[in-house]
Parts: sequence; C-alpha cells; structure tokens
Amino acid sequence: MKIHKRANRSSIEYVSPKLLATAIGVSESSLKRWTDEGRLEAERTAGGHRRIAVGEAVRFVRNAGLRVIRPELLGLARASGTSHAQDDRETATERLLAALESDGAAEARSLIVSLYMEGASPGWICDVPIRQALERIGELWEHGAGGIFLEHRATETCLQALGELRLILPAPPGDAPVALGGGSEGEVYVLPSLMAATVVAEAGFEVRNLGADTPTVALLEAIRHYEPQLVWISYSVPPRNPREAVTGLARLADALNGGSLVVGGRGSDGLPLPWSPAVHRIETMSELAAFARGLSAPGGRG
Ligand code: B12
Repeated sequence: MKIHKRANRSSIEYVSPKLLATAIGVSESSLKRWTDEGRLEAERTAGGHRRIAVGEAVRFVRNAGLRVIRPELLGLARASGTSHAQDDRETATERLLAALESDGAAEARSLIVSLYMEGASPGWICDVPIRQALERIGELWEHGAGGIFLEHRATETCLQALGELRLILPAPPGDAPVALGGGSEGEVYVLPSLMAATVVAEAGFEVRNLGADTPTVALLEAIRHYEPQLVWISYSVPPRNPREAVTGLARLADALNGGSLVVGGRGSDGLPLPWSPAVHRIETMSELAAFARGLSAPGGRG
C-alpha cells in the first residue's frame, strides 16, 4: 500500500518494525510475527531488513483496533504533551471546539488524526465534530468583527486538520476513477468542497478539488479534461440566480457522459434540480462516501 506523496514537507514514508512497535506500544516480536503472518505488509530493504510503509501502518492500526501512543514516531500530528489515545468519540466535538477557540491548530490536527487512527470514518469526522464545532463557533460569535476573525481562524485550523488527514489516507489504486468538484459560483466557504474531496478520496477515487467559487465553465473544462466518474458541487448559500444555477447543473450533467453529479450543502435545499438520472442530491459527507464507494467498487458504475 502506498501513501500520498507528501509534497513540500519532510516526510516519513517508511518505518522499521521496532519504531512501529514503539509507536503503538507492542513488542517488536509481535510486530514481526504479524508481518510473517501477512496481516501487516512489510517490504525488504536492499540489506534484507523489514520496512513498513506509514500508509500500511495506518491501515493496520485502524483495522486491528490498536492505538497509536506515539504518533510523532510515524510522522503524524501530535498535540503538545498529550495523547488523545484514551479519549473517545463522544467528546470529539467539545475537544475540537476548545482547540478552535484557543488557536490550537496542533491540537486540532492531532485530534482529527487520532480519531481516524482509532477507526472513525472521514465522513463522520466531517459531519460530526468538524461541522458541529463550526456550528458552535458560528453561534457563539455571531458575525461581529471578532466573530469573523474567529471564523476565519477556525476554518484555517480545520483546513490544516483535513490536510493532515488526507496525507494518511490510502492512495487510490493506479486505475482509480477520477472525481472532481468545487464550491458553486459565489461560494466563499472552502471547507465543504475539501471535505467532499477527502471522503471521496477515501472511497477510492483520484480526486481534484477545485475549491470555493468555481464557475460552471471551469467545472465544464475540468470535466472535459479529466473525464470524471463523479463530480460534486457544494451550495452553502442558495444561488443568487436559481434558474441560471439549474441550467448550469444540467450542462454539467450532460457533459458527464455516464458519470454522476452530486449536489449538496445547506444552500441546495430548495434548489430544483434538473431531471436527470445523473444528478443526485446528497446531504452529508457520510452519505457521499457511501455513494462514492458504490461507484468505485468493482461492479459499480466507476
Ligand atoms: C466559517 C464561517 C464563515 C467564514 C467562511 C470562511 C471560509 N472561507 O470558508 C466567513 C467569515 C467568511 C463567513 C462569512 C459569512 N457568513 Co458564515 N459561517 C461560518 C461558519 C462558522 C462555519 C461554516 C463552515 O465552513 N461549516 C462547515 C461546513 C462543512 O458545514 P456545513 O456547511 O454545515 O456542511 C455540511 C453539510 O451541509 C454537508 N455539505 C455541505 N456541502 C456539501 C456538498 C456536498 C456535495 C455534499 C454531499 C454535502 C455537503 O456536509 C457538511 C458536513 O456535514 C458558519 C456556522 C455554521 N453553522 O456552519 C457560519 C454561517 C454559515 N455564516 C453565516 C453568515 C450569516 C455569514 C455572512 C452573511 C456574515 C456577514 N454578515 O457577512 C457571511 C456571508 C459570506 C457569503 N458571501 O456567503 C450564517 C448563515 C445563516 C444562514 N441561514 O444563511 C452561519 C450559519 C452563522 C450563523 N449562525 O448565523 N462565514
């Protein structure tokens, strides 16, 4: 198993059995036994030593229900002085909110990575702790000048945390179908499209996130270029001109040529979607992940 390339940052791509054993608090001999049994994939160096790709280590830890005690040994985010290994998912929203309120970017990154390592799905991480914590930030601070500052800072922290999460997702197979998408025209919100990219990547797609405020013509151009099986578009606020938006969606659906167009976001609720078997309204990131998995699975339309 590969891990995503870690562009522009120092990276740990492989670890020794000893290091992984220390990181997850088991004996080196247990670890070597698991590699011998094939439960954990190891490669051999030119000198014959075992080495384990960090992506494979992450997969193994999640599947085996183990916990990473020292994430920094695997090059994963770690909060200053604390480990989240003992925490459970029920308090995730509160902990993320505390990190967002106190400018704790490292805490937030560490929390999101630990949740994933402990088995939480990216869809759940987006729909529950991140969405709920941001909802609370919005309620707590409303939109005075200070509130806007906090919302921008909280958004940036969540971007960093999702970026960290994307680094440890399994890389898609070489023949993976492509998915792409972005925020609708005029959309300032950057997180929904990044969330969609994250969950669709975990579902086995090669993804291209075009980001917020993506004009329909740019999406059309990208569709021509990448020939994706799946396109998402996020409406956090209703479009200013709904009729134009629906015409745009119909053009995207036509251009897809057998692929699927997923429309989501708070602002898409009242939007009359063009009738087309290619167009789907999906409300949450967990549902989007399930939909994408259906497409990318063998026998799916992907
Ligand atoms: C951060 C933030 C900002 C930042 C955005 C920074 C950025 N570049 O992203 C800034 C400061 C710029 C901002 C500005 C404004 N904001 Co603001 N903002 C927020 C805040 C706190 C978080 C938004 C966010 O990113 N949430 C995380 C996302 C991912 O959650 P979500 O949108 O709920 O999405 C979930 C689902 O809908 C779904 N989903 C979303 N998209 C998609 C797409 C697909 C394909 C699928 C399948 C699913 C899906 O999955 C997500 C995860 O579960 C919210 C509070 C809140 N309740 O969300 C207010 C909030 C959205 N803002 C609000 C307002 C009023 C504004 C302003 C009008 C303020 C002003 N007076 O200027 C402006 C308008 C900006 C504009 N032009 O649209 C209101 C909206 C009220 C309403 N009913 O419309 C909110 C709800 C705050 C509040 N309680 O009043 N905001």
